[in-house]
Amino acid sequence: MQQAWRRAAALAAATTTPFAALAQSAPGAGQPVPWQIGLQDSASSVMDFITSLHTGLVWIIVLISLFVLGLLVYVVMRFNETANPTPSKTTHNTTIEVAWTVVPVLILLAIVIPSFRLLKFQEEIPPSDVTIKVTGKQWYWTVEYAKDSGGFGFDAIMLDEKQRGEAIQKGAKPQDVPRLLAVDNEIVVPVNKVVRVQVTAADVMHAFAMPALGIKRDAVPGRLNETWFRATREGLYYGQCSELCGTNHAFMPAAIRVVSDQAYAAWLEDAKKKYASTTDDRAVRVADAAKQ
Ligand SMILES: [Cu+2]
Repeated sequence: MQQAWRRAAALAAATTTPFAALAQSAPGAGQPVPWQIGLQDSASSVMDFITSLHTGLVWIIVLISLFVLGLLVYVVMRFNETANPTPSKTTHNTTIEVAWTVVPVLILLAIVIPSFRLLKFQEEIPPSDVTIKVTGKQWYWTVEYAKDSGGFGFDAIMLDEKQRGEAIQKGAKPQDVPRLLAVDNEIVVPVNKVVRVQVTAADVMHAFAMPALGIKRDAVPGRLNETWFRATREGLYYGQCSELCGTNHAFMPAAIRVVSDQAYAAWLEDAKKKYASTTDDRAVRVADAAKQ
């Protein structure tokens, strides 16, 4: 079914110019794109599952809506005063009453089974290869790689317009530093490896979300929540804080770059040096972030 939709979308994209441009930027963009109505393209095993459940549910909704619409049209046509001048006095029909109780129960059962399977898949974290901890702060994320995953940490702060302008001047394409999404330090993880993400907050409640990877977890002060993902393709994925946390809630995105094992090993070596030598200018950075 999904393939049929893709084919229809590709056909629509090929026939109209604005949509053709969209089709080029859409697949796996890792961020919202203009005119997008569906979910972001999946880039993880969890998101594959979420996407298929979502598509299945949409079809069930469509069929139920069409069925109810059909019944309404039938009633209006068949039982209006002209077509049916002497109405029936029927008050009970056991068969129909049993059917309209049992059929919805069966539909709900058909929904609940994959739904609980997905919940189990999301909640049971497989043995992980990389463990990172993200701490929500007003208004940026602090990222720490666990001791056995490198043992360093950094802050990820959104690039403001001036910083984006500078990056573009240095040769970055505008789509490489998307407005309100690009950050100074990206989280880098290897492809096809299980990444355990621990989520907490240091001041108020935030929520760490990364739509293409199918993760969203509340970041609650004093509580350590966990989630996981296994990215299935390389790329750069963006997410935003998803819990209204204060005036700059809209300005604390996060970026996860998924790379090959070799690229990850190389980045890890660099990162250990880079982030170990970073002087602790956190107070300055917090003040800067608050000013934006
Ligand atoms: Cu927040």
